[in-house]
Amino acid sequence: MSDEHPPHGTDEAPRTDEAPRTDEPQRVVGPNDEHLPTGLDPYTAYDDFNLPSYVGSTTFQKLPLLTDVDVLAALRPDVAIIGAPLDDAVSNRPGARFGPRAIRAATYHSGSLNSLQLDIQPFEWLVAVDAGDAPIVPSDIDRAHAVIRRKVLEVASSGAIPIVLGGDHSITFPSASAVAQAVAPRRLGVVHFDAHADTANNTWGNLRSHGTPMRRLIESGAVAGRNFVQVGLRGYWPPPETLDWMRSSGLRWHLMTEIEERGAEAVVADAIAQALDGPDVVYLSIDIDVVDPGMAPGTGTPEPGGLLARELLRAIRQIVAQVEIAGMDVVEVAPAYDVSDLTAALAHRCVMEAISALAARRRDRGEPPRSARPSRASGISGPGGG
Ligand SMILES: [Mn+2]
Repeated sequence: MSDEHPPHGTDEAPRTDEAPRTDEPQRVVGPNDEHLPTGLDPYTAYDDFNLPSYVGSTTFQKLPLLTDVDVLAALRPDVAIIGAPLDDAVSNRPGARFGPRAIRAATYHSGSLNSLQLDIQPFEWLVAVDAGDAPIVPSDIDRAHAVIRRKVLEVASSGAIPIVLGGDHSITFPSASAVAQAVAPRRLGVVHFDAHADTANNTWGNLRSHGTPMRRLIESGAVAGRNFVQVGLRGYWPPPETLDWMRSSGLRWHLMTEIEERGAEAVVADAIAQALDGPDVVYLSIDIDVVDPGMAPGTGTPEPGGLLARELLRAIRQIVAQVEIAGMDVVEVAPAYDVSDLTAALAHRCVMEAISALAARRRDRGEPPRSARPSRASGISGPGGG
């Protein structure tokens, strides 16, 4: 750690042996604040952004909560986090409605973060906000999808890249549809990480199931089938007739077995080229179950034999560095099945990896930094690491 970010402990011995001196003014700085310049009031020394992650606001990384569409349009953030707490559309274990809150909370880092992977402090380069949740109520999937679509469209129309926290995977239909609408006439390709193809026509009669969003996106014309690329498929779904529909619609997919043989980086390079074979921008959809359940157990339909966590994070860096991302989602985190918040932490890092890669892309293209994170009136950064 740098001197600017003092560790929780210090090399100095605690001053417990010092006798109080009655000729000194009363100390207002406690033992945990010994690195503060003299005279700072501990009550106001750290703003919310720099307080520990478990203290204060519960937005993503304590970013400003900014839900008003007019304010969003005026600020034009680079990135806006959106929660889509819906799990009415699952085919198996429910619980992903609690995903957005768990992902927002799954960090021990606060303040201005430093990506060691990309050698950049992303919030020094990008204006990022938390746009709050789509106003979902339970037990009405049509309504939930309508409000998700409107919320994502508001954010995307402001110029921000929406990063949507699911929620079950059905949310990708309204979310990617809104992004396609916002970027038109530019066309959208999709790179979709998942154990499952999610291309059923219906699930027990439900056209808006979490098993159907990719077919809806292609049928509706939001994305061309040939620019819909799937990575990580494995296990026992979809059945042959669904694969036939995928072939006839031009979808391209990369099985987990191909990743085992060729390595993730080569496969992801192919996926990028296929998604951008025509379109200008990419929507990135990440079902956390693409990662092996041993590293991401907190999900509704776990499928053994998946990616390593580090392979997925590297893939996100690879994609964001090479393409223009127009939108992103991270879905199917179901905290009730999680172990020690591992899955929520991985989903959180997927988002941070994308934000950091967006910042690095700006730097590497020679564009100036742009930051509107909360001002640090005290000029003091909170301790990180741990
Ligand atoms: Mn899945």
